[in-house]
Amino acid sequence: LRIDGAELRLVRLPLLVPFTIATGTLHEKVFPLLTLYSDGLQGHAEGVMDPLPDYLEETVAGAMDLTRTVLLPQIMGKSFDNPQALHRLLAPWRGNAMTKATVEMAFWDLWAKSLSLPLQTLLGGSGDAVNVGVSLGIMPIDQTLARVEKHVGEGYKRIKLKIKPGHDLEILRAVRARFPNVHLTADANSAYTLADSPLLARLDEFDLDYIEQPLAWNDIHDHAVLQKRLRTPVCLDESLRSPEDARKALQSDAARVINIKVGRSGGYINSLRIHDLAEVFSVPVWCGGMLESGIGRAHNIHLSTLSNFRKPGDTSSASRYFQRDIIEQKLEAKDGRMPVPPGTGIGVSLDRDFLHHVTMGLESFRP
Ligand code: OSB
Ligand code: MG
Repeated sequence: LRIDGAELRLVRLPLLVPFTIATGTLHEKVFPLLTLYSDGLQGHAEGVMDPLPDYLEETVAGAMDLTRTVLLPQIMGKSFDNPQALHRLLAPWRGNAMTKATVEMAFWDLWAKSLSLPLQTLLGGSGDAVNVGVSLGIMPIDQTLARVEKHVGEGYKRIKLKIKPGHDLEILRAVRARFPNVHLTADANSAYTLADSPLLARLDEFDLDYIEQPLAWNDIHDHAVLQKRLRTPVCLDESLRSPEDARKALQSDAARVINIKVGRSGGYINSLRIHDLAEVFSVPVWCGGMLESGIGRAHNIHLSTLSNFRKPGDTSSASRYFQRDIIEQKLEAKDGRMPVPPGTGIGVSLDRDFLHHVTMGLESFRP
């Protein structure tokens, strides 16, 4: 497969409702969108880094620069038999997992299309729909309860609430009291420290499926210490940026559940290793989200069809996030199940007319 062209865009999509997590509020989704070309075929992927380094260190500006000045020149005009060949070339670059993942993911889409196969088949997945839940940003209790009621009614299989110090016990108590049987989880996005162990232990009474990333974004050790003090399983998100991170977390019992995000993990090859390693430890995984457009969502859905994705993912209906998506297909869940877009590759195509209106910059690359 020879890479004979690429398009790198900066896209801005307004969010229907602002999304607040412990580190701040997102009003719009700004992201790099990459298309790789080969022999008339197109492979697409989007970067999941934020404009500011508040979730992890990568930024949109840094990703755009590394992609245009290093990664695309490195692969342009070259041939790769499979994703592993491309992965090997990019692996020596330190960090920048989300930026490298974007290039690798676009290549996987292209490769799957060249083989006339759905991406899920090449990843080792199967099935035509996946279980999904919703992730609710931080908002007042009454609004949270109304949202939970709506989404439980729609059939979503799990409700995840964002928490932070001062917005934790009360909101979880209120939701648990009203919805005694719902699968409930909490995501702290690194807002606590081990000094908060007594408070975090009080969350045990709410029967959470797990608590996601309570401690520092770059920590594994303290999460293992915390797990000994909790009945609630600890789930890691931010801390797992590679298969080696996952191995350390699994062997030290710092993660009884793992959130896999392809971008954060540095691509599919790394994500598959994390998936398999977790399975060996009998640890279930689920597919996280980063408020992606339809391109990133389609990727997430294909990955979620692998066997150890045993808990509902975050890829809920696109209509919850955007007035209009940049793909031609609609990615909508029904009864808590998100259909796998049929067809080859990721199974979705760009709505280029609309994309034109939300593109803030476009760069083309030729060998
Ligand atoms: O921690 O999982 C997270 C969104 C932005 C940054 C981090 C996270 C999230 C979400 C939203 O939880 C998941 C989604 O609905 O796409
Ligand atoms: Mg998270």
